[in-house]
Amino acid sequence: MLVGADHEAVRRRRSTALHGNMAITTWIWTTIGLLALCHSSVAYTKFPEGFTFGVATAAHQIEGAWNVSGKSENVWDRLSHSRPEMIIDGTNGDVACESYYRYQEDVEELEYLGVDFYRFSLSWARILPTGRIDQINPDGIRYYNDLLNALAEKNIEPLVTLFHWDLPQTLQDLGGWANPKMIDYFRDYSDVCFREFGDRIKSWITFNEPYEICEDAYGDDKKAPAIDSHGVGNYLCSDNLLKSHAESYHLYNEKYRPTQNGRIMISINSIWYEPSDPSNEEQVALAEVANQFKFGWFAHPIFTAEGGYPAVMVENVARQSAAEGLNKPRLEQFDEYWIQRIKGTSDFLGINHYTTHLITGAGLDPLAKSPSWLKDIGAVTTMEVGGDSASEWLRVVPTGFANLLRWCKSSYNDPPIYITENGFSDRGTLLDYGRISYFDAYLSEILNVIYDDGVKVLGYTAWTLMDNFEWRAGFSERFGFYHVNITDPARPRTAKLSAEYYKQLIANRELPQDARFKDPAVRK
Ligand code: GBH
Repeated sequence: MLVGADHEAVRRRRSTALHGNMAITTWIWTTIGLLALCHSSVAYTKFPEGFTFGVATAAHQIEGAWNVSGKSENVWDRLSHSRPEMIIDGTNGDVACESYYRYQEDVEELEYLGVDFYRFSLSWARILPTGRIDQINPDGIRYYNDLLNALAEKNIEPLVTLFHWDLPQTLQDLGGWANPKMIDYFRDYSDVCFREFGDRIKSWITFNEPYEICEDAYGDDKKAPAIDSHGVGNYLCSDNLLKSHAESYHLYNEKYRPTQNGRIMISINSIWYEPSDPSNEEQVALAEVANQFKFGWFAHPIFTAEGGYPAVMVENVARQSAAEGLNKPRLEQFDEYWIQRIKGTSDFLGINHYTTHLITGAGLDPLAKSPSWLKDIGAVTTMEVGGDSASEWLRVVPTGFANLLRWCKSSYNDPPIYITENGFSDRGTLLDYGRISYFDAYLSEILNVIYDDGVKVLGYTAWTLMDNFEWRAGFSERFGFYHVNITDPARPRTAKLSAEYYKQLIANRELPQDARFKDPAVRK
C-alpha cells in the first residue's frame, strides 16, 4: 500500500538512539560537527520503513496509437498535427513509446526496477471519444484493464491520474477548461473510471499540475491548446478546474470509497521561488507572494483551514484589474459554498517538483505579458541558479526542494505528502551520471526533511520510466530510466545507468554508495 508509513515513530526511535547517553551524544555531535566541516555535510542514506518508490508516465507521452481502436483526437494531437512548428523537433505523440501495444514490456521494466507502484494516466479521448459519456469505447476500457491486470500479477500498485493534459478536442471546441460545463464532464468521466477500474485502483490523482494546465495552456501558448488568453483564460480555468477536482473527490468519497476504499489526491507542481539575496527583505516577501501565486493558487483552496484562493492573489489581481479599467477583477474569490466544497478535498498532498527559480526584485518581469499571471505577481524572476540540465527551465537546486517541503509542512498544517514527480533531463546518454547525481541530491533532501524537520513524505515517484514525448520539447529532452531510440522503427528501449541506480536504491531502501554510480570525471 501507498498508505501506512509511521515516520513519527521512526524519528523517535532515531532520536532516542542518538540522545540516549549524554557523554556519547556530545562526542557524536562533536565528531559529526567536525566531519560536517570537513565534508560539508553528513548525509542520511536510509529511507524510513513503509516509504514507497515508484515511477511515473502519462498517456499521451507514451501510448501512441493516437487514432486507432476508437480513440478520438485530443488537444495535443491537434496542436502537434496542425502546428508542427510548435514542437521543437517536429515530433508528435502518434507513435511515442507504443505503450498501447507494448504495455507488457512497460510492466517488465517496472518489475526489473522493482518499483512498489506505477503512476500512469488514463486517456480521456481513448475511453470517451466524444468526451461525454454517451459513448464508452470498449477498446479503451479493455486496454486499461489489461494493463491493470498485468500490474496486479506483478504486485505493482497502480497510482492513476485521471487528467494529464490530453483533453478530448471535442471538449476543447466548447472552450475546454474555460467552460464551467467542464465540471459536469469531468465528474462524468471520473465516474466511468471509478466504476470500471476502481476495484483495482486504490490511489487516484485527479489532475496533474493544474498550474501548467491553466497558466501554460490557457494563459499562455506553452502547452496545448495554446489559447494564450493571458491574465484571463488562466483564471477562468482555475475556477473550473478546482471545482471539477472537488466534484470528482466528493463523487469518489460518497459513491465509491465505501466499497473501493481507496485514496484520492491532486498533484501540484511547484517551481519553487527563493530570494536571490536571502538578506534582502523585499525579495524574501516577494518570493512568498510568488509561491502563493504558483503553488498556493491550487494548494490554498484545498489544503488550508480557511480555504479559497490566497488573499495576496485576490488582492493583487483586483488592484491590477482596477488599473486596467475593468469593473470586475479577472480573478475573484470563490463564494462561501465553493470555498467549503473545495476545502479538504485531497487525502494527500501530491507534489511534482523539479526546480527552483529566483526572485530578484519588485516590478515587471521582462517576460511578462500584459495583463498576465506574472504581471499580477509583480516580481522579477530569473533562472540563473544551480546546475543545468537539457531543459532551460530545469535548474539543479536540491536545497530548494527541502525548503519547499518545509514550507508545505508549515503552510498546510503538516499534510501527508507524496512526491508524484521528480526528475532530470539530458540528451539521452546511457551513462547518465547527471541524472543519478540529481536523484541522489534530491532524495537526500527528502531524507533531511523527514528526519530533521518531521515532514511527512510517504513516497517518491521518479519521472520517468522511459524517454517519451516531452510535449513541446518533443524528444529533444530525455527524462527516462530507459533510453528509447526513436529513429529505429522498432523503437528499442535500453536501460540507462540510472535504472541500475534506482533498482539498487529500491532493493536496499537506501541511497546507493557504489562507486560505479559516480561520474568518473568527478570521481576522486
Ligand atoms: C512535468 O511538468 C509533467 O508533468 C510531465 O508530463 C513532464 O514530462 C515533466 O514535467 C518533464 O518536463 O519554459 O516554456 O519550456 C513539469 C513542469 C513546467 C515543465 C513548465 C516544463 C517549461 C515551460 N513543467 N515547463 S517552458
